[in-house]
Parts: sequence; C-alpha cells; structure tokens
Amino acid sequence: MSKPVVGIIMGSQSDLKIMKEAAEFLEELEVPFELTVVSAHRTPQRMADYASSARGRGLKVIIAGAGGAAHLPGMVASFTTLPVIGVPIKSSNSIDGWDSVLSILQMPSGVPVATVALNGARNAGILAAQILGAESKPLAKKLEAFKTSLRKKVEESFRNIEKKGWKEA
Ligand code: RP5
Repeated sequence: MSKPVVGIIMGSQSDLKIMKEAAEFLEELEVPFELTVVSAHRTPQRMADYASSARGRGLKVIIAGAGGAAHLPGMVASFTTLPVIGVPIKSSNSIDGWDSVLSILQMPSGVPVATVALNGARNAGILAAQILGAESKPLAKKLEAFKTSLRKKVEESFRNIEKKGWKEA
C-alpha cells in the first residue's frame, strides 16, 4: 500500500460517522490516507506530535473534524505549514452547529483553516484531492471525471423536469 498523503483526524470516535465521508471519497479516487482520533483537549500532546510530524511523515494535507468547542483544526494548523481543512461537526455537545462552524472558521490572521460546511466531510475529501490534483495529472483526470458526473446528473434532472413537467417529474 502507498504511503498516506492525507491525514484525516477527528476529535472523537463519535465524529467518525461524518468523517468517514472524506475517507470514502479519497478511497474512490485511490488517494492514500490515514485516519485516526486526535483530541485537542483530551490528548493535547498527541495533537502537537501529530501535527508537527505530519510533513516529515509524508502527509501533504490534513483534514480535521471536530464538534462543539472545535479547536482541533485550528490548533493543528498552528503546528504545521501543511494545508488544513476543517470540518465543523454537529455533535452531542453542539448547541446547534454554529458553535463548531465559528470555532473552526474564525481563525486569527496568519493561521488559516479552509473550513467546509457543517458536516461537510465529503467536500473536505474533495478539496484535499483537488489540492493534491494541482500537482498530479492522473488525479486531476479523476477529478475531471467526477465533476463531469456532477454535471451529467444535473443535466439529467433538468431534462427530466422539462420533458415531464414539474408535476410529473
Ligand atoms: C469534540 O467533542 C469532538 O470532536 C466531538 O465532536 C465532540 C463530542 O465528543 P464525545 O463526547 O462524543 O467524545 O471534541
């Protein structure tokens, strides 16, 4: 198996049901990744070690998901120069999800986290692949095929509605 180039981490195993969508997309595109639990609050030293060793271990992008007081993506970004994609998760300790979104989104100047939508782990996987695809022609080709499939799906739906009428479609 090839060495992981994407690190998918999350604050708790309870985030896995959302975060696995990033893993599924990367698996579809045959992008090697690793996936584990790293908690900013409960295992701060593990978080610091993970983030500071990431580049040296061959990772090129980190996807970090967390809910509630979601400090993992931002703190990971503070320990590495790799791009970090943050996935806000509506978790058991979230008020309504805005807490997770804002914790990840509102980073101080100089320490960016590319934040996707609430529970948007699939988009995080897609964005990670696109970052890697900037330097990889074979991956860019797969992404083009993926985007074509999105376009075709919409074309199919509007043709269906236009043909049958909105009541019958
Ligand atoms: C966050 O707290 C985790 O990322 C998770 O979304 C949330 C709840 O964690 P558990 O109490 O389910 O372990 O740090």
